[in-house]
Amino acid sequence: MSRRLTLAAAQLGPIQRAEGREVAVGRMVRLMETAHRRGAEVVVYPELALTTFFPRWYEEDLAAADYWFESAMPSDATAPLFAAARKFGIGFHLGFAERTPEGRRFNTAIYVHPSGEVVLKYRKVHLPGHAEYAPDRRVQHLEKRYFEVGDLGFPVVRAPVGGTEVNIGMLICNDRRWPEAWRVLGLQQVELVMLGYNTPSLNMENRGFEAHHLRVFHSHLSVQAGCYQNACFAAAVAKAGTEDGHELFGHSIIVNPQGEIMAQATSWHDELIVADCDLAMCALGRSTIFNFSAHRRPEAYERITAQVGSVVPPVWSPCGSGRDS
Ligand code: ING
Repeated sequence: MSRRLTLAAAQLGPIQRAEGREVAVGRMVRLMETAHRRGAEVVVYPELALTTFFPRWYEEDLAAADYWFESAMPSDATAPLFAAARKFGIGFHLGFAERTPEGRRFNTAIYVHPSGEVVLKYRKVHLPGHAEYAPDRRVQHLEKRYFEVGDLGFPVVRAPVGGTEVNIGMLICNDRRWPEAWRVLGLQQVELVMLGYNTPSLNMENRGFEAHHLRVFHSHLSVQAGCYQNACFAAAVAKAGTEDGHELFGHSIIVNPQGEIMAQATSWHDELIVADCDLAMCALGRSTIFNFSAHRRPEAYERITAQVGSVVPPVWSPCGSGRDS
């Protein structure tokens, strides 16, 4: 029996440092209204969707950075989004900076049922960038300063999404570049990965040259490979455009379990893309080429969890040279 889901990716244009949450929430409500008109049953918003990408700004005093964090979800500022979800019967994914009652800080994403109940929470595991001010960088990327490494693993849950039940999981931005993250979701039979990102369109490090078009290529390559190799759908949703002079690329996409891009944003502004997903497509990959129980060999993968960094390999030398071959 085919299970179909009309999925929307709601790309956001830039949010300037001086703009309050109500600006972003208002734009997200308008995107949800459009999603409703287009028959979408679930909407995926970007990473850190309520504020500018603040890890580009250095704050000596972390308490001064608390302005960027949510200590309640929903709050007065985000309540309109929860109200719209109830009104339209649409579930949504939201990325935001979370500050727990104990004062811990995470780069977080939640999936919210139309009722307003939080169905799933994920905290970003792969934090790129650095923790201290880096004078050599054109732009700072201080996620290691502002966030702890996520402590919830990579959870998957089967939940009511739209008119059916879906195995949902989440990744956040840099996570998409790490195949291990996708595989942990795949090993829990994930069917839909909801993923927001804020990715600079230019390489912010002064080391080495990376052609600009490769920034988008690497993002799409990571998501398409993740979907193909784990037989799942994904919505990879950008916050895009120029924030206080700093450019983030858009090119949000919805990808199917064959790794095909079903829909792609073509602007760097607020833009909704929608795709009709036949979740039965997940079964093909999972029962053939990526039938994990038939084909995986964990006994050969020990390095993947035993090592953090890579090691120098042994050096080969010709037979009879008296050295190890
Ligand atoms: N942003 C970027 C990302 O992984 C980055 C950081 C860009 C790392 C390009 C490496 C190369 O898309 C976030 N927020 O993780």
